[in-house]
Amino acid sequence: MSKAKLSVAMIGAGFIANVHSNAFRQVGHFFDIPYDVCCKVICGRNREKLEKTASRWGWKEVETDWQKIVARNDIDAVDIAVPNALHSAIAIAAAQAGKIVLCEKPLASSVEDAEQMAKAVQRVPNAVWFNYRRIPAVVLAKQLISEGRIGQAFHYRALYLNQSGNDPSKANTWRYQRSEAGMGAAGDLLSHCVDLALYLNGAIGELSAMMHTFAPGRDVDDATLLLARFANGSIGTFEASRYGVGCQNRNTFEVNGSKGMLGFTLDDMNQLDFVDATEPALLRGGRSISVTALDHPYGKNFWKPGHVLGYEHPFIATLGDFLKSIGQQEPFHANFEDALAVQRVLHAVEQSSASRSWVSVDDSRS
Ligand code: SOE
Repeated sequence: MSKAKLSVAMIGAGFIANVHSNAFRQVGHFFDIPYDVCCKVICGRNREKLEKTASRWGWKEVETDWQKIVARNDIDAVDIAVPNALHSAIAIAAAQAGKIVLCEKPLASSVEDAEQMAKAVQRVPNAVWFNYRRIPAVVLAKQLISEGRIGQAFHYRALYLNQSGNDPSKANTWRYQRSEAGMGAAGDLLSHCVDLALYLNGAIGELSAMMHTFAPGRDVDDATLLLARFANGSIGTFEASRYGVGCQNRNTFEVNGSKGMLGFTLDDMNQLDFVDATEPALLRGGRSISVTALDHPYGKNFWKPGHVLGYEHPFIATLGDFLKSIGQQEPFHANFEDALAVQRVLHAVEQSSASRSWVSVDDSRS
């Protein structure tokens, strides 16, 4: 049966636009989606770099003005992979033009923009690339938590460490400028930790945060640490830093509950650590589950048991689930509302750090 054509525009041509381009090229091989995806046009500031990216990833056209793209009738979906401060204008214009809208995390550079964006996209299919939700080991953790396998949650702890801040060549890139990024490690890294925490352990009620900058004169945080009280009664610790020297891209979480423990690290992304505290003492101890079996999440989409996945696969799964949800007219998560919830936590982090006090996340509405 012939499938509807989905003509996609990519706004952005940097690292993450390459990762998204790969997902658009691969998704139909791994997911039964209701579309033939056409990588129609890629948009960026530097035409020479655009031409190279377009030919590498199979984009048919290049464009340097995103407003022209949003106005085109032959574009069905707009994917936003540009610096955070540009997300809101593009997403709102694309939604008003009736496009399907996908956007990188964090949703925006401020909670005010995020609220406008979530309102604007209410009538169009929308998604945010919180890719780590779709790592099979993370989805399995969600299933085990939902089944009560670790019981009542006591502790949720998360780390996201890289060492990019210690690299002088990065100092003048957009992620380190408040005007382009809104925040530093909090927006870039902590946003992932918060999204996973809200997905796995539910809402955060209040928090106490410290945003710290190591580089003299820098106007964004290099590291953000916080304590949190979750609505479910558990307590949390979060640490996001670009000065985690020795760590390339270490995104981890651990949950300690009344019946057991779950642990994950992106350094070993196909494994999930699980301790069943209800097992007889003779047998009690951790196991590391290889989350690559056919019955595991996405086990039937990708390769055979033991044939491990990589960084790109959760992006393919995010897109596959999103496009399927459109075809089935089902809700998709993470969407702009989910990303707004993350932005509200980040806003509370900024308020708490500035006032050196505990802040309720609900009160952080703009
Ligand atoms: C840089 O820190 C970065 O590319 C993040 O922006 C991405 O969200 C993360 O997946 C990898 O690291």
